[in-house]
Amino acid sequence: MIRLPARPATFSFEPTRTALVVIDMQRDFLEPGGFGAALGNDVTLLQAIVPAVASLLALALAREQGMLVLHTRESHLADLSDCPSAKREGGAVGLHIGDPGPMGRILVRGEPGNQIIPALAPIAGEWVIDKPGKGMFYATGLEDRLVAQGIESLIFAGVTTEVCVQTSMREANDRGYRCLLIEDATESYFPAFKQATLEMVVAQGGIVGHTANLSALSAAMTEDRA
Ligand code: TIU
Repeated sequence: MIRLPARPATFSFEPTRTALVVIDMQRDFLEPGGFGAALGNDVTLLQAIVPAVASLLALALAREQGMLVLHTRESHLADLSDCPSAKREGGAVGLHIGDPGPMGRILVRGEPGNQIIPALAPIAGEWVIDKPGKGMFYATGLEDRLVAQGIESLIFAGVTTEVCVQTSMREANDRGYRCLLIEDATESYFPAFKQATLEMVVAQGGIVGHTANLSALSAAMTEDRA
C-alpha cells in the first residue's frame, strides 16, 4: 500500500488495484486547428503540463508491479451517430464537430487531430478509451473492464480540469472508486476554473476525491520501491 500526503487527507492506494487515467491529451485540445481552438480557446495554455504527464506515465510504468494505464480520447464516429445535435451545435468560431479542419475532421475518431500527442503516445498494453461524452464511463463499457481488472483506485491527469477530467472523476466517484487528481498534471483553458475545480473536489472532506502534486506521488512511490 502506498500512502502520500494529499488534500483533504492522506491518500492510500494499492498499485496493482489502481489505474492511471490520462484524460484527452489529444491534438484536438493541445494544438492549433483542433476542437479546443474551434471553441475559441488559447490552446497553448495546456502544453505546460505535458512534461508532468510524461513523468506520471514513467512513474506508473517504472513500477515493478505495474499499474494499469489508460488514456481517453474524446471522439465521435465518422457518421456522427454518437454526437447529439445539442453537442454539435456548440462552438464559438465557426468550426463544429465533424467539420473539416487543418488536422482532419474535428473530434472524429481516426483523424490526425484525434490522436494523442506524440510525447504521450500510448504504448503496448495501455488501454485507449474512445468516449463520445465528457465523462469516461458514458457509452464506453469502461466500468465492466475496470471491474474485471479488480481496479479500486484511479489517479487522474489530463485536460481539461473542469470539463472532461472533473466529469470523469465525478462519474468514478459515484461508482465507488477512490480518486486522486494530480494538480500539476491537469490544466484548463481557464486558470480560475482549474483552481475552482481543485477546491470543489477536496471541499467537504473530499466530496469528489483527493488531490496532490506530482512530487508527493513520486516521493511516495520511490520510497516504496527503495
Ligand atoms: N472545452 C473543454 O474545456 N473541454 C472539452 O471540450 N473536452 C475535454 O475537457 N476533454
